[in-house]
Amino acid sequence: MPQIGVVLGSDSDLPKIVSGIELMNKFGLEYEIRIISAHRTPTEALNYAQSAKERGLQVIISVAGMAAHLGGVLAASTTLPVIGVPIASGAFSGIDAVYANLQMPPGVPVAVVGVDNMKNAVLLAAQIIALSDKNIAKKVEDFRGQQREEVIRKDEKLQQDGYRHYLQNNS
Ligand code: RP5
Repeated sequence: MPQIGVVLGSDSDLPKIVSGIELMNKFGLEYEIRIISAHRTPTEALNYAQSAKERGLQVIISVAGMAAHLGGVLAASTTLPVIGVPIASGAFSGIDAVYANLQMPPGVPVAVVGVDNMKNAVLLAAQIIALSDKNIAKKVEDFRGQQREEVIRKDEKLQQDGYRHYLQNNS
């Protein structure tokens, strides 16, 4: 049974979330990926949100660009946490999707991550699931530890090499 429901507004959004899918695989998160449009398939969007909780989903990640109402439409019909990933597509390069996700009316929240930032959506979903799942909590802690070590290693190298050599060796 999936823990995370990833809902794409279009198959054209799929290439933008591949690294996030790989992160879910790395963490051992159970997920499903669906293409459901708030505008083109509104009935399916409503049905998905209304049945999500009883199907056992814990978090929904909504991925959409342009007039990205998907997160809001899903959030309106479920009390599961909904995380919106605004996608850069169309004339406004994602700022339209940011506003569409961000400016929900008080009472129906959508948590919004950065443009195309599926990685942060997955990490936030993992942190929510980690509240009641020790195995995922350990994965989140390990991830943070590895990230920290990587930055410290880079800083040590920069101190040793100086910026010119660092740039030559790492570009
Ligand atoms: C949104 O419109 C989708 O999420 C996508 O980002 C954008 C363009 O969709 P397509 O015309 O490529 O299907 O609803």
